Amino acid sequence: MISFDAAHRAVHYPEDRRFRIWIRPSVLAIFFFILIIPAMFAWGQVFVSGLPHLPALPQFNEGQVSGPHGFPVWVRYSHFFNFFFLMLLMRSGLSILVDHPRLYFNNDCTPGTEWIRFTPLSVPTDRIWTAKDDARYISPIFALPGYRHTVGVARSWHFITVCGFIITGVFFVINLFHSDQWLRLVPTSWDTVVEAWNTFVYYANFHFPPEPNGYYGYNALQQLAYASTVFVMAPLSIMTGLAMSPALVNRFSWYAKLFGGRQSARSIHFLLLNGFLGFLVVHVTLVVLTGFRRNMNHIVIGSDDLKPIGMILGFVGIAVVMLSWIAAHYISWKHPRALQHAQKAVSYPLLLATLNRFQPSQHYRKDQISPYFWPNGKMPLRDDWKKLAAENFRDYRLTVGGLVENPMEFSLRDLGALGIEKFITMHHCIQGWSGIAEWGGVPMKKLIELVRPKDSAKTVAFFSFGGSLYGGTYYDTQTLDNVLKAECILALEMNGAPLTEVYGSPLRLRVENQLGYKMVKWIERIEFIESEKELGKGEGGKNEDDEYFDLLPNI
Ligand SMILES: Nc1nc2c(c(=O)[nH]1)N[C@H]1C(S)=C(S)[C@@H](COP(=O)(O)O)O[C@H]1N2
Ligand SMILES: [Mo]
Repeated sequence: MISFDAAHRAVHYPEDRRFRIWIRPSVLAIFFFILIIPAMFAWGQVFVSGLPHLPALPQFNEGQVSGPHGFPVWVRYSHFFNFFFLMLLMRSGLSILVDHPRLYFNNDCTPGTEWIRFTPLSVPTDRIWTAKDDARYISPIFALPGYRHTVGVARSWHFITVCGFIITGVFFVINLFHSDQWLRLVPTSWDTVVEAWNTFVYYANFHFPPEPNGYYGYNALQQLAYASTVFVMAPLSIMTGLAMSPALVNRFSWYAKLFGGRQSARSIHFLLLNGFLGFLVVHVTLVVLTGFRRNMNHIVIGSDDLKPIGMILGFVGIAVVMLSWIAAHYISWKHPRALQHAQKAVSYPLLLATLNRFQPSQHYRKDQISPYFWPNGKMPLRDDWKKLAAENFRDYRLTVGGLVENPMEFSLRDLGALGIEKFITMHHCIQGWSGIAEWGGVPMKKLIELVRPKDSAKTVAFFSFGGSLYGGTYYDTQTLDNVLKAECILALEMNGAPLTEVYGSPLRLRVENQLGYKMVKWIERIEFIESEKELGKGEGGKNEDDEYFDLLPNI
């Protein structure tokens, strides 16, 4: 148990730590039928004609095999590192999941339309209920780093380990096709499908099919299961992960549509987590039941005998993996800043070279505007904002200063006179929800032309009237080139009406290639500065400072 101070305790370790899963009954029925229908066919087949015939197993011994056999050292290392990274990915994924504990197949995330939720709460309708209020606790025993609203740290782990996962996968697949080992995984004849079904019929009727020695080959069902984790589940996880990127989705929305939309991609990403978990359970069970010692020697030391050494080293490997969870837990709470910087060292250059190059340009139709739009953030408590709000922001003046040739002040009317641009885009919150809305406002580009930043101004800081989760003013920064992108606006309007208080009146930022927390609401002033390092704790924004969020969240 971490010794949080009172403020962090209230967020990370709340009173209400209940864990409940609710699944829409119709979805539950679909899952049930997907599982039960094949089993019923298998039972029927055995009832009518008995257990199917499986071809006799070829008998091998060392020295007289021609095809692929054995487990070369690269297979054994890939197997270990894959397990290592996958576990960290799954554990950090759970922390990310419960930060918005609902999954949908639509784009708007209207409460009540989720197909599964991991919270006992329905969204109250009699008061403002922000996405942050909705975040749930998860035990650090299951998740990395666990607790509640730790999405920043969890993302650091997810994005660092996904690099390891991808490198391991690429290394494995390259070696696979550089040797004859691919023949073990890739079915080369339709007979494999028939045989896989017949093998399934055995398992479904609680019989073991004749087991080949895995050193020389797999049974057909095993082959298909391995092939689909390597060639279907892993790539699909990576692809659905990318389909949650605001930079990608607001540039090429067809990409998210490949998976049925942005939220559907998130749901599939979660179902794949279940796929991996299910694979793990069945795989480990069968490894244990079909000659544990021999199987462990295969995959750990590459020999085909009954000595105990593979098993012993295997347990050491499992211990190392479990120690990595403890080490990750320790780093998460003792050195979160170092973790954040490690993630930044990997991601930032990569994003600058890839996703951040996309110019957001995806527009949606009016009829796609979300009926519900989750609110987030803390409403301003400052009296000056309340007074301005009470008078409809008549006396509001946006000051734009810092490293500019021509510091200026703007009333809302002045801003309106610069010309309002409108577009309909999808908002992506770091917590996981999305929503489509029409935004109307002044392009930052126009403002920049008026105030004329000096050459030394590389960063633009937006300061809010509002506070932040752990106290202090909410602010965030953007690089100059990102605010110059076509769809970066200071929004005065949402869905054709002036911004309401909850959604950021009088002004909020829109930067469609990034996540929601970069879009400061209730903007008080804008300042051009040299570098984000000059402000706060120097990480680029209040959430970056206090919650270890990314400086540039294109994903
Ligand atoms: N001032 C301020 N702006 C903020 C926040 C905040 O807490 N304070 N939250 C951010 C986050 S996390 C998101 S997702 C969006 C939410 O915008 P919405 O309330 O219009 O949905 O606002 C962003 N802007
Ligand atoms: Mo957010």
